[in-house]
Amino acid sequence: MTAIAMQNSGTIKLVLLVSLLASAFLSAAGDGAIPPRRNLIIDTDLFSDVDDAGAIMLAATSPSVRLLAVNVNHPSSYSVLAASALLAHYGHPQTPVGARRPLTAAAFFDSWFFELGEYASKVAYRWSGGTLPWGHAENSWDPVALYRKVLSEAPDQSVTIASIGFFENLSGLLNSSADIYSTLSGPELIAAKVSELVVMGGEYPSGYEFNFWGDNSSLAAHVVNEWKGPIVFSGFELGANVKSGGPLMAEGPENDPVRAAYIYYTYNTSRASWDPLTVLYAMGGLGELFEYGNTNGYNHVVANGSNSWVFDDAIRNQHWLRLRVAEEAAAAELDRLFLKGAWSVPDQVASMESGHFDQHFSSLPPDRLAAM
Ligand SMILES: [Ca+2]
Repeated sequence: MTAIAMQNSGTIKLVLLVSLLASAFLSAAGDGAIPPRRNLIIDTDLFSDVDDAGAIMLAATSPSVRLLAVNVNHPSSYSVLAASALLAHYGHPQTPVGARRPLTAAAFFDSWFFELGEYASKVAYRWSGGTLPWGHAENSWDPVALYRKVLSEAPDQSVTIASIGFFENLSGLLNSSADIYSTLSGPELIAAKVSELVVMGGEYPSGYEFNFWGDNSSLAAHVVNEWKGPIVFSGFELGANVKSGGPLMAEGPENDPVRAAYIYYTYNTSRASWDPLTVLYAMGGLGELFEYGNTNGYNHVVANGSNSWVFDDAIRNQHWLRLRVAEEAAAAELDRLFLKGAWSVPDQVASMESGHFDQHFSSLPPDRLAAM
């Protein structure tokens, strides 16, 4: 290359750079303000599977979400305290936590496979914080009161609810009547405020899945069969073979509670991704990863908790999700977001600045580094 060519090449690069910067600036200015955050409430069991912890981290670290509340639908005090601990760690120490009553001191024991470990009590103790520090589970909100308060304060049609466990809290909301927060009944309040209910539960188009039968199947039937607004279902088949958490366990910050939870629970084995995929949809809609599996009809749950899809051309506000991408690609996206979320916490940034960052990222493959 001659000197003139090099000079021209450099000039062209400079012009390109300036025009790229200008177009980026104009694009940002033309788009106006940052898109509004989506109001989200998570209803989680956070007990017998660790994927709830991953799901909560996704929402708590997403710049596109305003996490209004977390309701816990398992009665273990440890689940309640772990929810508070996670929220505090990821920068939401004031986010209210509700819990069904009566609370118990139950700890998870894997009596199915005898291979999974307990995590909720350990996270609750080691990362104690937020509105419910260790020993203060009884200070949690009544979940129905919390739903009614948060919904009544939210703009109309602005709230997404992600249900990633059992149904006692949502059934209670449906049964609720006027109180100090709102003159509306439960169904009226839902109709006014909730834009979408996203449910991890069931199999599609039909099946028999744990979230519907594992606690109180009649309450699952109550919520699914009586909910009038839009519902999107994430079935057993959606997340069963999407195995995530491996990179978080291998490469996440040592002080990250969700990394620790996955290690306590799986002993360093990637885990099915039912709840993280459900919350990912609740946060961002169909996006690149999801599509609807049906065009019409509704889900029906019977008393034992089994479900079947009833195809009905007149019903258009219920769908079940399918992946648009390979299961490995969905897992890779979750793993990218897990790592991004874990490293977004200021404490981790501080440790990155003190040298841990270089040590950590020098071990990452280039494609993962670029993706962050
Ligand atoms: Ca769950």
